This record gives sequence, C-alpha cells and structure tokens, in this order.
Amino acid sequence: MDSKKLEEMLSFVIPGTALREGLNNILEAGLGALIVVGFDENVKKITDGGFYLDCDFTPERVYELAKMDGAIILDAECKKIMYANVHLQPDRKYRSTESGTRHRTAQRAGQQTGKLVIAVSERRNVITLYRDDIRYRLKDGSSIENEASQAIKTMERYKSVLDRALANLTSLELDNIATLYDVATALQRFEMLRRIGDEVNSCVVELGVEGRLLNLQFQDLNQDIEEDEYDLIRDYMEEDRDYKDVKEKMKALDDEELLEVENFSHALGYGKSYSLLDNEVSPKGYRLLGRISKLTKKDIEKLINKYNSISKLQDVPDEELSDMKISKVKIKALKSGLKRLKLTVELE
Ligand code: 3AT
Ligand code: 3AT
Ligand code: MN
Repeated sequence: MDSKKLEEMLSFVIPGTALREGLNNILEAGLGALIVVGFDENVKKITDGGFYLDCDFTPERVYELAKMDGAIILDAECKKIMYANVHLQPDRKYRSTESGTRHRTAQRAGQQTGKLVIAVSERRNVITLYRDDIRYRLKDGSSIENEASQAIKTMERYKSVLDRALANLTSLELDNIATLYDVATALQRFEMLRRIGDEVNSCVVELGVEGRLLNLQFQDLNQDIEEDEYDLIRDYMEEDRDYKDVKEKMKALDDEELLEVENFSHALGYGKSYSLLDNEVSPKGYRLLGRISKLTKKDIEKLINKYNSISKLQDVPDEELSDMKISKVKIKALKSGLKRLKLTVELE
C-alpha cells in the first residue's frame, strides 16, 4: 500500500481533528454515515438529490446531519459542509468488495473521484476510509493502544538485539576476524527493526495528538539507526552496488526470506550460497571511523580512499598519515579512538 497516501488520508481523521470528533459522536450514538471530503466536477457527476448547505463545519452539525439518509459532502479542507442527504451513484465499473450499499458506494466513489470517502458503519461500529484503491479500517481506541504498546515493546527488544550484534561486529572488525555471517546478521537486525518500526509509526500516525508519547519513544529508539545502517552497508557492499539497491532488496524480502541470513549477504552483492557466510571480510571503515568525533566526513573519505580497510588503517605509521595532511590531533584521535572502541566493546 502507498503509505504516503494513506498518511494523507489519515491526517483528516486523526484524533484531535474536528472531523474525527464528529465521527466519534456518530459512532457513539450508534448512527452511520457516508462522507465525501472535497467537492468538484467529478464528485458532482455522481450526486443525485440532497440539499445544498454551504455552512461552516462543526462536529455537532455533521452529527445532526448523519441522522438523515444519504451522503454528506464536505469541502476539501473540511471547513465547510457543502451538501447533505445526497444520493451517490458511482459507476459500477469500479469494483467493490463490500456487502452493504453504503460501503459499496463509498469504495466505488473513492475510486471514481479520487477523493477521501469515509463510511461509518451503523451495524458494526467501525470507520472505514476509501480513496483510489486504498481501503483502510480505523482501529478503535483500545485496540490501537494495545497494538502500539506491543509494537513498541517488540521494537525495544529488537533494538537491544541489534545493539548487541553491532557491538559484537565492532570487536570482530577490530580483531580482523569478522565474517560475512556477522555482517549479514547485523543487517538482518536492522531490517527487522525497520519493519516493526513501520508498525509503530502507523500507530503513531493514527493516534494523532494522542500518540505524542509513543512518538517520543519511537524517535528515541530510531536515533542514529538510519545513519548506522548506511555506514554498515557502505562498509561491506560490493563495488558495483548502490546503497539504494541494497535497501530495496532488503525491503523486498518476505517474512520467510527475512529469517535467512544469506539473503542479506546477497543484497550486499555476494553470492547467495550459505557456505560463503564463513568468508572473512574487512570493512572499509565508515561505521567505526564515524564514531571518532574529531574526524570529519572529508577525513573519513580521504582515509578510506587510500586504505579501503580498517585493518590496514590500524597499522599505518603516524608519519604516513601526516604525509596525507592529516593533523597530529586527528591522528592521535584516530589511533586512540580505535583503541578505545576495542576496550569499550571488551568491557561490555
Ligand atoms: P426508509 O424510509 O428510511 O426506510 P429510504 O427511502 O429513506 O427508506 P434509505 O436511504 O434509508 O431509504 O435506505 C434504506 C435501506 O434500503 C438501505 C439499503 O439497505 C436499502 N437500499 C437503498 N437503496 C438501495 C438500492 N439501490 N439497492 C438495494 N438496496 C438499497
Ligand atoms: P451499515 O454497516 O449497515 O451502516 P451498509 O454498508 O450495510 O452500512 P446499508 O445498505 O445498510 O449499508 O445502507 C445504510 C445507509 O447508507 C442507507 C443510506 O442512508 C446510506 N446509503 C447507502 N447507499 C447510499 C448511496 N448510494 N448514497 C448515499 N447514501 C447511501
Ligand atoms: Mn446495513
């Protein structure tokens, strides 16, 4: 599903908006509704009957109007109620998987007009959004809170698993004994975290103002994740690869493939065979050098261009680095930084 489009649809109805307040009033009263957001020629074409209002939108008014049959049409900003009691007649060439007439109409109208169409079910007490080929049922208050707290707990667990995998990799890298297996495993942890993060994010979006705390936790867990992953991928991907392709490959894995480590070394450009995972590999150094704060991105590029391997870099005499116009302070920071990284990992 197109998540950008869904987020935009949700933005109209998240808690905190006037429209959501109106929808909640309708739900609580056990009423139903059919609401189109936006009025233009395409919408006009499928309307029949009803009456013209053009009054300001308030949650109370939309609730009163929902007592009538038919659809309510709002302007594109949900600032005005344009029509009420309208019969919608979308073209039947648009397919609907729904059974009731209200929901069938909503799904077809959403496809035909490209507008957000909302159905509140009188019988089932749920709100469903339609637009183009998207059909999305809003989660109700208690189930979304449950889902969100489960998801954030899982995310915390995945994050600590990732942290351990990265610490382990750091120590292996500095001892020069990292294998493709260790790298692929770390990458797999990144992808697992990203997936559960997407779930948390969808809860955050849907919770609106009520999701602020969850969002803080989410941001906290996500800190530096993207950059660390970027560095890890650049450390190990084959020369002819592109970071974006690697990410795409990882995203495209299904749930079963996600569990097979060799798919991650394959994404980096190595062969798909499981036996390759025992091969020793050495990082270019983006991830470890990035943790030495004195070094700028430019310094790091310069060092990697010349040595292309953290293991070589560890043994380079200071004079050679001075010849590359790297300052004494930075050389010291580099050497002691790598030592410190090794120590911290060993202590953990
Ligand atoms: P009431 O006086 O409220 O019973 P109404 O003419 O106001 O009738 P509604 O819009 O309330 O009609 O619709 C009531 C139900 O009739 C809803 C739906 O299950 C059925 N219905 C309405 N239009 C159609 C249709 N075109 N095809 C099949 N069922 C329909
Ligand atoms: P519920 O889950 O029962 O609320 P439904 O999809 O089963 O919804 P119904 O056939 O029961 O739908 O119809 C309920 C009301 O929906 C009746 C009418 O007020 C409205 N409705 C149905 N079809 C249309 C339409 N084409 N245009 C405007 N309003 C409609
Ligand atoms: Mn019904």
